[in-house]
This record gives sequence, C-alpha cells and structure tokens, in this order.
Amino acid sequence: MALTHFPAWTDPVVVSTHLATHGYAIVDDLASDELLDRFAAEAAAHVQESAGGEDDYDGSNTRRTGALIAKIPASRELVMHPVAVAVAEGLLHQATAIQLLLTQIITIDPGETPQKLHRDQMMFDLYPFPADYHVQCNTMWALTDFTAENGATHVSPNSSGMTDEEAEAIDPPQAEMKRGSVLFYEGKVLHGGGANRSDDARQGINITYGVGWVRQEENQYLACPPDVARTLDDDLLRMMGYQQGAFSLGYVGDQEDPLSVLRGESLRAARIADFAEASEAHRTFADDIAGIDPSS
Ligand SMILES: O=C(O)CCC(=O)C(=O)O
Ligand SMILES: [Fe+2]
Repeated sequence: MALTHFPAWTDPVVVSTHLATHGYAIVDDLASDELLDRFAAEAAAHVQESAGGEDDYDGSNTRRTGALIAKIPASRELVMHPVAVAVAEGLLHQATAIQLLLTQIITIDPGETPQKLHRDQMMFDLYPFPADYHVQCNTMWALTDFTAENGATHVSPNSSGMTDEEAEAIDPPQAEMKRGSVLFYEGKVLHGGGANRSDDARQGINITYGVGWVRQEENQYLACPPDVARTLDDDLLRMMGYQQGAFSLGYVGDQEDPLSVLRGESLRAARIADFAEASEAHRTFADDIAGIDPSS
C-alpha cells in the first residue's frame, strides 16, 4: 500500500484533515537544503556524542540526540515552521493552546533491527483518549533520504481506531521520502522505525507538538537553560511552554505569566477572557476542517 504524499504548497487544513482521518500525512520538500545543511553542520558533533539505546524500543544501533533548541539553532526554524505549526494546530484544535513536547534527532545506524510497533500516546500513562481527541502531533523531518533499505518509518494507515490485534495483522508500509520532506503522524497510529539494511545512517528530526495541558516529554525548561531561552523569540518560547497551557495551567508565583517572568517583567497571567477568544479561534478552525471532505 502506497502512502499519500502532498506537495509543499498544500493547504495545511487539507494535510491535517488527512492526518486526522488516516493517522499520517507526508508533505514533500518542505525544508530547504540550505536549512538542512546548516542543521546538519550544527548537529554533527552532538550526534557523534550521543550513545545508542539500551532496549528494544530505543534500539542499540539508534542514537537519540535531544535538547535541539539549545544545541542546534537551526532546529528553531523547524519547530516554528509555519506549515508544521498550522498542521499541528489543525489536528489539536480542541485544545486552548499547543506546545512543544520533544525535539530529537533519531539516527538509525546500519545493522539496526525494526523498532517495536507502537502508538506514541501510550506515554501518557496509557490513558485511553477518545477516538476524536488528539493529544499529540508528531513530525519526522527527513535529514537524509528515507528509504525502505535505510529504515524509513513504518506507518500503518487507518490503524488508530483498530485494536492492536487488528492493526498488527497488517504489514505497515514505510514512509519513503526525500531529504527535506516531513512525515506527520498522530499519537494513536501504529508505527515504528525501520531496520537499516544499508551502509549509511538514516537521520530524522522528530519534533512533537501536543495539547497545552499535558506534561512535556522533554523538559523544555531544563533542556534549554534560561540564559539561552532569554535570547529566543517570544513565539518560540510560548511554543516551548512559556505560556499558560490552558486556563490557569503553568502560572508562576502570584499568577504571573511565565514568559514575562523569564523576561524579568512579572506581568499578571492571561485572563479568562483571553482564553475565551482563543477557544473561539480554535472552534472556527475546527469548523473549517469539518467542512472538508477527507476523501477529496
Ligand atoms: O525513527 C523512527 O522512524 C520512529 C521512531 C519512533 O517512532 C519513536 O522513537 O517513538
Ligand atoms: Fe514512536
């Protein structure tokens, strides 16, 4: 079964609708060579230092490199890529705010065996989120080409609503894609890294967004030290969690706004009225999505 690819210029609403309907979507050629070359140059020494995993899930021939916002300035552009953010906002439209859950380069080295198929939302203590509530939106940007031989991610389309038994009976195709393309997948879809039978490493940049009310998988406040955080743009900081994640979540001290505290201003946190406006915006986006025929 071939997976669906969209060109880079596709309306993000179409991409997030496909993602919500089938569990995944691939957008081709979204990151420029210039950005990825810069990313690769900034990443090389950090990847070199990263150790392989210790269990079947992490993979002994797989290196995971985190804290990308602090270590790799080019990662900030990928985190805030307008199409990625718009697709994540579309999928997660039921939440007042979205936030970054993790940043990780996944380097699958030659000889790696397939990762166990899984659903990423299991990390939330196996909580059974309703079928129509999405808690997270993952991106996997191809830093190298993703091929069947080098371990392109396996994704099982339409597996989100299936039982594990039903889903595991289907052989999941691989998200083969060129460097610069991105695979979106949601938290319920069955997927896993592929075996690397080639002579070269497969590198993907996994950036995951989630609703504002869950704990982040990678602790952004410690992964990026405050001195570095203070040099970053407000929009990026809000995405990293320097905002209220929903009504009253994440304030500091006497109900101050976390971003203003980081900046040394200590302003009072956003009021309920602001959240009502935000919710209205999300509802409008949800209506837009509902009006689109997913089969088109
Ligand atoms: O590396 C991949 O292709 C997928 C990795 C993955 O799904 C994970 O680590 O949760
Ligand atoms: Fe995963």
